[in-house]
Amino acid sequence: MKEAAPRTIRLAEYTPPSHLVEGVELQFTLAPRTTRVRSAIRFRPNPARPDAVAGTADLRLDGEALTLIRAAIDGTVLAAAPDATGLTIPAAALPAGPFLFEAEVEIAPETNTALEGLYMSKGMYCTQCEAEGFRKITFYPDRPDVMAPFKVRIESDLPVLLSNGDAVGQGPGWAEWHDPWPKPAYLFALVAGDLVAHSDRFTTRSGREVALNIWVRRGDEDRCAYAMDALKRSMKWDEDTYGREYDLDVFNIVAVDDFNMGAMENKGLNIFNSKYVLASPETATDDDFARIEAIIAHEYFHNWTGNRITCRDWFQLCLKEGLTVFRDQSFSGDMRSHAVKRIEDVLTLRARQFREDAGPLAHPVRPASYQEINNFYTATVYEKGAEVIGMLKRLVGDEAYRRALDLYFERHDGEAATIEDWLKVFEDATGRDLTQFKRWYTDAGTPHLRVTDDYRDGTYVLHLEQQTLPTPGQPEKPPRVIPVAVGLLNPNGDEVLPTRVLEMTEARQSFSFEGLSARPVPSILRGFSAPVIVERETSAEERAFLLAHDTDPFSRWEAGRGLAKEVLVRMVTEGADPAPGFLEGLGAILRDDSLDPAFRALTLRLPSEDDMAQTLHAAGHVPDPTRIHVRREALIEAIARHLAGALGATYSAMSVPGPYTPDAGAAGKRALRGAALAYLTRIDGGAAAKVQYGVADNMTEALQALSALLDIGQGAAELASFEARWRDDALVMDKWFTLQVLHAAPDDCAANARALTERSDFDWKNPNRFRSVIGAIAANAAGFHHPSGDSYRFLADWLIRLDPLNPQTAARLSAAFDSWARYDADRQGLIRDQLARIAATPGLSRDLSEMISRMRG
Ligand code: 0A1
Ligand code: ZN
Repeated sequence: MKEAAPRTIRLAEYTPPSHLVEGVELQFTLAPRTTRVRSAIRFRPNPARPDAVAGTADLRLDGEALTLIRAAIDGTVLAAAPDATGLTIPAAALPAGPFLFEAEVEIAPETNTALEGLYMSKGMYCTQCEAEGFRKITFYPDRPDVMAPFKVRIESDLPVLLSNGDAVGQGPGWAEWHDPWPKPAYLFALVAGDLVAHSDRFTTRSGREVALNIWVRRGDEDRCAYAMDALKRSMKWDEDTYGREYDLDVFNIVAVDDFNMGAMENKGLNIFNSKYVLASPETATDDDFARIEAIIAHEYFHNWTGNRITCRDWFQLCLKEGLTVFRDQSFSGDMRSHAVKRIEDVLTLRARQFREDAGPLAHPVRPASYQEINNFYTATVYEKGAEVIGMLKRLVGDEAYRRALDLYFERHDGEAATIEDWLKVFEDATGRDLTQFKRWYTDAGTPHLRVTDDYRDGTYVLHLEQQTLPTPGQPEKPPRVIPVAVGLLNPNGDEVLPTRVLEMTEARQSFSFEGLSARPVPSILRGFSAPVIVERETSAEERAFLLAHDTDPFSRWEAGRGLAKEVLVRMVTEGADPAPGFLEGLGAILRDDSLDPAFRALTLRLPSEDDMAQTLHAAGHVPDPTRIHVRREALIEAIARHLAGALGATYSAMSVPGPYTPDAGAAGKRALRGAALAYLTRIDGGAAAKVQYGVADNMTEALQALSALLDIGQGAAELASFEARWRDDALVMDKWFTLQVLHAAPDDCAANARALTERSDFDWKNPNRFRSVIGAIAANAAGFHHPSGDSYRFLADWLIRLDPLNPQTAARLSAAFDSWARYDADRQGLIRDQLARIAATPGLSRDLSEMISRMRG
């Protein structure tokens, strides 16, 4: 049998829907194998479609894996039979003008392992409809530009029955919900279960009383307080910062154990992976708390940027995601430290998005085509999408940004909008022409910014040159607008030019600074003002100078980062010893008590092995992951020996007295203390880490100690006691699984991972547990790229096994193979063999086959 040719959806082929929906009524009678869904949908011809108005357009409804019991139009039963992807009702069978479509279908949530549509998780019913899951619930025009108010009736014996909007009635065995705000089907949600609520209230600034509930399984109620606090702060922040108020009387959040992604912004009923809701000091780390705060905010902020204003089609995904990430990043910066948050965000961007942009999966922030939209929930759409908004804000200024956003909400509320609409709002609010700026949305690839300079007679000139390498399907890369924030420092360390944004628009451009008394030291791309790669030949002395004196905290950190990379590159390629200047510079930061401990912790963190592979490859070397690992370990040990005294002093000084609190101040101290511990463990045989593990009363300190021990090949006793204490707590045990793979020595990595998958508690159908091992192996660079190819095979085996059950998660994890072209011929061959093996698997999902074929090129 011939495989069907993969469908390709193109932005250029967008056509408005033939019919619009005026209202939907849904009735669910829940049963694990035989859930009945009755729908009543009021359609009318779309005035923007003359063929529909003229009565010549068919009505196409999406529908997958549905058993159709009955369908009718205006009460007349339809003969039409569905095909594999939906139901077509011929124009001839449609009344002129508005009509009522009714259907009754049956679905089986219990056997839904893809976790898309209506599915079950530990006895509870829940839904995931973004991007195209609603079509697995009933027949519907499942596209975001069809928006309608929903009425939902749920019938079930389970005690808690939830849907979008406000509850309008309930009794034993049933509940009715009404969501008055028109929404696309991807924002529909339903939950039914034996749940308990952690409840609170919020009064909006115009006086609306909102009931807040976080619904969890019995026993988890005492782990909701932090998420609730984050929710209230998010609600307040959106009022204060964007003038956006909540618009229903209730806001529900539900924690689910089986979930493919982080969380979902369904209108009035956010559904979360329980990992991003549940937290207590004993079970969650400081990073977990920070992530919970960010994701709670992210989903809440979607209420305006995503729900009230949604996307016209899935190509516009960055319209809601880039903006909402930008908003949650600003929120976290306001709650914590902007400098630290910016550095962390840049670290993530470079690790995930720059990597994506440099390989076969590179795509524009707004892609022009796809086979499976689920494959485009990427670092490019999300994180680079947020960077693009940051640039826009920098270019127009804070005040104009706020005016443009006000106009955006005013103009597009209740609509499904496009990137063109978004840019037009900025053009109208500021008078700026954003034609060139739009390339950030349409062109893939990370621009390289080459910087040279000269100085003569008091005038300093910066010469900038931009170049973007070709990406799949885009050989030509015209210049983009790049806001380059620069400052100039005097040789004595004083700032002679405070931050100024240079607006680069040409391929090559020079900027002059006059009236200087000496050649300045430039601080370039302050605050990481654009997602570009700066290339500048500079001396170690100059980097050390900026590390010591730059007034911009990001650039200061970046100088240290540059030094560390330079040192590591020389250690790897030339077998050099670590430069003493670097060790001194690090020591100075470590000892500088005027600096935020969280900032110092970030400066002490060395570039990851994958970052070094990326860096070496970009510099024209063929990275050897084994050698990178060995040399980086040597650098860690050299730092530990050189700074032993200061590290010991920091370790003592940063101890946080009293009970654990998750605030940024205490977390920053713990981060610095943990960084010191990781170094000290290299020279004290694990003594301090063992003590810390023994006395830790919180997960942050316990995991720091355990990781440090595993890194030196110890920790067996601690792993056993950890397991004994937490064996019944899945979220905590996920950490235990991950640790043993992530911190395995390269030779042990695949074997450890394999042994873990043989345990009876390796519940591989649960995405969190699957990722805890299979995702972790890809994150252990030297282990994953072991010359035996063992880890490659291991990953491929598991992707092939998971794909028929959960294509979305299999496809996401397959991206681990995207860096194959960096490596030597042997490793390339080994990876390509696995890609070929996956590609040859019969019945591969659309999700995974698209990913594999893009990676194979
Ligand atoms: N919109 C959600 C992310 C999300 C996307 C897809 C999902 O299933 C395919 C689930 C969640 C967000 O940005 O948080
Ligand atoms: Zn989002």
